[in-house]
Amino acid sequence: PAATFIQARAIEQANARLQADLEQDYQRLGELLTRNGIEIDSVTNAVAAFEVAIPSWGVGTGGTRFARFPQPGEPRSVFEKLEDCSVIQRLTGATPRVSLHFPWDQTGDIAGLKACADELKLGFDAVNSNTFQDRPGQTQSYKFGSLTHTDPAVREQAIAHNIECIKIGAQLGSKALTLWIGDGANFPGQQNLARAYERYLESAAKIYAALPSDWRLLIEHKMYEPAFYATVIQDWGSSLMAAQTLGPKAFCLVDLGHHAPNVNIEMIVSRLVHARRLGGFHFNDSKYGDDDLDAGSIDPYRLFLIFNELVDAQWRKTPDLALAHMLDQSHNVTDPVESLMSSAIELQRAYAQSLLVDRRTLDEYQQDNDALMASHTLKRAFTTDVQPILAMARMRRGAAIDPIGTYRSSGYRAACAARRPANLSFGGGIV
Ligand code: LRH
Ligand code: MN
Ligand code: MN
Repeated sequence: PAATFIQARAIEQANARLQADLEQDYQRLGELLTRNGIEIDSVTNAVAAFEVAIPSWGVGTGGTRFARFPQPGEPRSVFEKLEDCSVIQRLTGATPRVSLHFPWDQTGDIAGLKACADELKLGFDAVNSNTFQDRPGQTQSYKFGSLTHTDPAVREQAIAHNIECIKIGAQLGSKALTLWIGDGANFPGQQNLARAYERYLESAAKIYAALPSDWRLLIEHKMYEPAFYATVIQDWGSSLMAAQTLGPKAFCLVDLGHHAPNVNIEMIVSRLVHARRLGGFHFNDSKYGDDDLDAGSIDPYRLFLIFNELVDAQWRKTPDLALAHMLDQSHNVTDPVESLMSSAIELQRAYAQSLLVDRRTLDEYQQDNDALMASHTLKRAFTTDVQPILAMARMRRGAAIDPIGTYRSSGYRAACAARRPANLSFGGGIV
């Protein structure tokens, strides 16, 4: 099994070769930060405590509506997906939980799934429901919507599926349901925009009523696709109104890819923090639309600016800020395990850089309307090479100083290829 495949000893051996250089780099960076009044270990400890959930659908090779090019050794079941997730966790130390997606992760053996996760030392983050696809044997079709469909029978089926997801999640130790629906219209006039939103609120209230007391509902908005004219929950406005209407357990989830190009996402984050309704993220990166590229791969400065808002909120002592950090990516041309490790590290990088922002000085520049020096204050933190902090945080957690190098030399992928003959019907991840 994977748990014994990349052994602690292999990580220790790989780390032993890199440790002396790391200690030196860390000390040099520590001296530099001390001159700026920052104690390096406080940043390293914060980075070591940072966690992001792995999406179960992310460990299979993704694709587009044109093609999918599967790679050898893909996981063929949710159990094998957990194996890959545990490798990511062992090497990065930053990903202790998995976010499941139903029915993609359907199994008749929930107790077995929990036991498997326990053995691999993994927990479960938010569960994701899926009413954007029909599954074989289903009585009603989602072709024209799910929670907002004009036919109450379709709405009831979609509500029941969400309640089923909550029940499964409760058995697994999840504490949140992420609700994203593709409902909308492709033509002006196709849908009564007002009534569709009202139907959403009515259906979502029934799901909300089924939440255990310590659960949260994370409402995920997305501007377009699959509906190309109007999507019912298209932006943070519709999402926030829904959360406020539903009640205190409802929060907004921001998927970075779900906005128009050039939208200022860090401002959305700031507004949702203000409203006390920011619930979490689906991290990824994009150039054009919902590209689901690796977090930080296209615009790392934007990722930094988002984390800067989160750290600022902490600094301002915003109460009750409990965020569900998750990745949501489609790995079409890379080994998903490598992409997910690299993305988790990019989040830690943005977080570490944000912790380096001199907030008192920034505040003074802002008070004085010194735009240039205020922007330089952010840039100074962003351009600091925090690599030694990230590597030290991993090493101190027993993870790998160089996760991708250690992964490649382990031969894990080749071993998976031998153990997992191709399953071309694998469906998860192509959205
Ligand atoms: C929709 C989305 C949503 C889905 C996932 C597979 O684009 O971001 O989170 O559940 O992709
Ligand atoms: Mn998403
Ligand atoms: Mn998406």
